[in-house]
Parts: sequence; C-alpha cells; structure tokens
Amino acid sequence: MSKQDGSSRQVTTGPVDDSATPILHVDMDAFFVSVELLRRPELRGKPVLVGGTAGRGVVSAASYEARRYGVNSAMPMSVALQRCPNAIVLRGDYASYSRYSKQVMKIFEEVTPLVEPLSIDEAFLDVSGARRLHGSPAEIAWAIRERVRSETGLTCSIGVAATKYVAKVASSRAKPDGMLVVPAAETLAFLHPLPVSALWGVGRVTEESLTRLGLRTVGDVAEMPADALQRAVGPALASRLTRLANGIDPRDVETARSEKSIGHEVTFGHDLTDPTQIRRELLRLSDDVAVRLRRAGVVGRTVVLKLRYGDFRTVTRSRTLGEPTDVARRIYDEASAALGELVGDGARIRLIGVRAEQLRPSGGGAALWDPDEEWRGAERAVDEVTARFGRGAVRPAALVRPGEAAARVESMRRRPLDAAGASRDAADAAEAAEGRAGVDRTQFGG
Ligand code: TTP
Ligand code: MG
Ligand code: MG
Repeated sequence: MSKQDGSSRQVTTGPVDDSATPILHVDMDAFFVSVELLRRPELRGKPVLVGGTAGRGVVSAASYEARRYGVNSAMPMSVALQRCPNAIVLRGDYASYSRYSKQVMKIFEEVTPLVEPLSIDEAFLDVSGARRLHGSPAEIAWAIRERVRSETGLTCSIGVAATKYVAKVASSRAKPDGMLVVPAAETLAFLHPLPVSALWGVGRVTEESLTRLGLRTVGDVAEMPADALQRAVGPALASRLTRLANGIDPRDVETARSEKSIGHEVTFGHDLTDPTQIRRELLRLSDDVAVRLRRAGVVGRTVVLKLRYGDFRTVTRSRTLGEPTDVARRIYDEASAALGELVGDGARIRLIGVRAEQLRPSGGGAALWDPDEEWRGAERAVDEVTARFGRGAVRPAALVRPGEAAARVESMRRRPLDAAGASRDAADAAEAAEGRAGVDRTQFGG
C-alpha cells in the first residue's frame, strides 16, 4: 500500500474518542534492524539492512533510512545494494530476535490474556475487559509503548480501532514509533481514501483486476455493486472485500487456546482423604481462578479439574459450559461435578488444580439470560472489599472457620476505614494463621 518509509506517517496526538475501539495492533519498528542497533548504537541514523549477502540473499529488514532509497523487506540483496550502495548489511541473529519477541509478548500479556501473536514482532490485543484496571484503549496503548521502550530500548507502533483489520492498517500508518486511534465513528472516513492494496487479501493480481474495473481506493470498492465485483475477483473474495471496505470485520482476537488459560493448583504436604476438606480446597481454588478472571476482564468457557493421586497418577477432566463465566460458584459446581466423576470414597489426593480455558473478553456476547447474575454481583462486591482490605478479608463462607470470622470482623472494626494497608496486614496474618504450612500453591497460565 502506501510507502512504508514513514513519509506518510499519521499519528494521534490529542484526545480522541476511544470508547468503542478495544482492538490494538502492536508491531515493532524495523524489528531485526532495531535489535541489532541496540548493540551497535553508532549505526543509528544510517541505512542498515539485515539479510543474506550470499548469491540470492534477500533483505529481511531495512532501517527507515534505507527505505528512503526504495529498499524493502523480501527484496533481493543485490537490488537493495544497487539502490542504496552505502547500506550497512548485517547478518541476522535469530536467537536474539526471538528473545526480544518473547519479552514484548510478555508485556502484552500482562495487560490482557487476549493476545493473538501474528508474527515474531506483532500481535493483536483485545483490551475490552482491561478498562477498569488499566484505563481506556488509547491509555493502554500509550502505556505499552512506554513499557516496551523502557524495558527493551525498542520502539513499536500501535493502531487502536474497533476491528482487527482497521487496527492493523492504523499501526502501519503510524510507523515508525507512533500511535493512531481510529474512532469507531471515523472508520469509513479513515479507510475510504486508502489505495485498494490496503485491503487484506489484495495482492498484485487482485490489485490489477480492481484497477481494470477503475477501482483505485477502498471507498471505490465499498461503492461497487456486488455482482460486478464478483465477476472480477470471484464471489468469496468479493464479499470479503466489500465487508472490509465497509469497515465490517467480525473476527475476534484469537488466543492459542491450549496455552491461554487461568489456573491454580495446590500440592498437599499430606495426601487428603476427607471429602469435606477436598471440596473446601476445590472451592478455594475456584475462587482464586474466578478472582483472576475478573481482574483480567475475561470469562472462560471450559473448566478443567486436575487431580494427582497419592500414587502420582494424574488425571484431568474438562467440562464446557453453555455460557462462559468468571463466577467462582459456577466454576466450583463444574469442578465439583468432575470430581464426583473421578473420585470414589477413600481416594488419596496429593494435588488438586482448577483451570479456566477458552477465554474471551467478559461482557461481550450479552446473553439474554445470565444464569450467574446473582453470584456475579455478590462476587464483584467481594472483589471491591478485597481491593480495600486485602485478600482474606472476605472469602466464601465455607472457607471461613467458625470463630475466625468473628475475630476478623472485630479486627476490621477496630481499624479506621481508610487504613487499607493495616487491614491488609491483618488479613494476611489471618490467612497465615489458617495453618497452611506444608502447602505449595502455584499459579499457572495467564
Ligand atoms: P515487519 O513487521 O513486516 O517489518 P519490520 O518490523 O522490519 O518493519 P516495520 O517497521 O515496517 O514493521 O517484519 C518483522 C520482522 O520480520 C522484520 O524485522 C524481519 C522479519 N521479516 C523477514 O525476515 N522477511 C520478510 O519478508 C519480512 C516482511 C519480515
Ligand atoms: Mg515490524
Ligand atoms: Mg510485523
């Protein structure tokens, strides 16, 4: 599409309406070259290429300075050096690119578990559920750029939009080192002047077909009657292009399901045999998982129970819900049913794990009837008390031993309401006093 040398850069500088733009596309700037420049700062500002020099070597990455000479990724190195004879060519060091890639992906995952990596240097993020904790989408994008810069020394560009497609186009317009928010109401005004090559799925051949029809811009495609477009590029592509050109892109940010989960597990110092005690642990784990789901602004569709028996045999059972949830009570019910299927009387349990999978942003698909509504309300209220007084101040009733509850209420009453820190100490102490010695609790997933 437009020249990728930063000459048509478009960035957001002032306040904008980001209320309906939860999708971020983050892409590192001149990634391989930028990593090399961390070690060779004297090359900053110069035309630098990473790629193969032998025979048919191609350019992997080009600095923005080199791009002004018409050099781009995937171009034969021989052509690149004709266009830019002064270019400094470095051989790649894939291991270090991969390390930096992991480091930036980790930063994204600390904002939301809804991260879809697209390649080594870019990802989509859905921050719908992150607003309460991290701010608006534009604020989140700003913070991510700051963190990436301060923790890696690299720059990235971010597009913020209502859909994946528009976010991706926006990040490329913002390059290098910029952020572009496309308010939902301005989506068409942003898309329509772009050249047809900006449409996803339009390569050289399709571009030529569209040009023959007299279509130059995305706006031209949006206005083209469906049958004429279908004759030119076939029905499947035609309908996709029409939708994209009209700003319609219903694809969700997709995480790699198997590794995207939120879970907790606990290994006991002594095998558990008492069913009441086992269920109490299950409830506690379900509560931990639900709290983390709500904090991350996501709901899970599958609940997985993991058990390790005294003889180290390990089994898992997963149950898929009709509606995804972030409610401890629902997670506990499912885990508990799975437990019933697995465990007979007298089983010796060494480890219990509970995990939610198939995560997606909460509050998305507004069900007509929410079976968990009451529980959710109650548990959110607990989240708020927890935020003020610390974890342990309020727990599901079955977790609180008789006597302990009274002592805790008394200790909270004696403290002024604004002394959240002091109360947290008290709560932590109470938790420690629950006698959980010999227990190894771990978090996993995220
Ligand atoms: P890109 O994000 O496409 O490009 P970039 O990061 O170099 O520059 P930009 O600022 O425009 O995003 O690709 C990321 C890295 O992937 C790139 O630095 C090198 C590698 N890559 C190749 O090895 N071959 C290729 O053909 C392309 C396009 C990229
Ligand atoms: Mg890049
Ligand atoms: Mg990229």
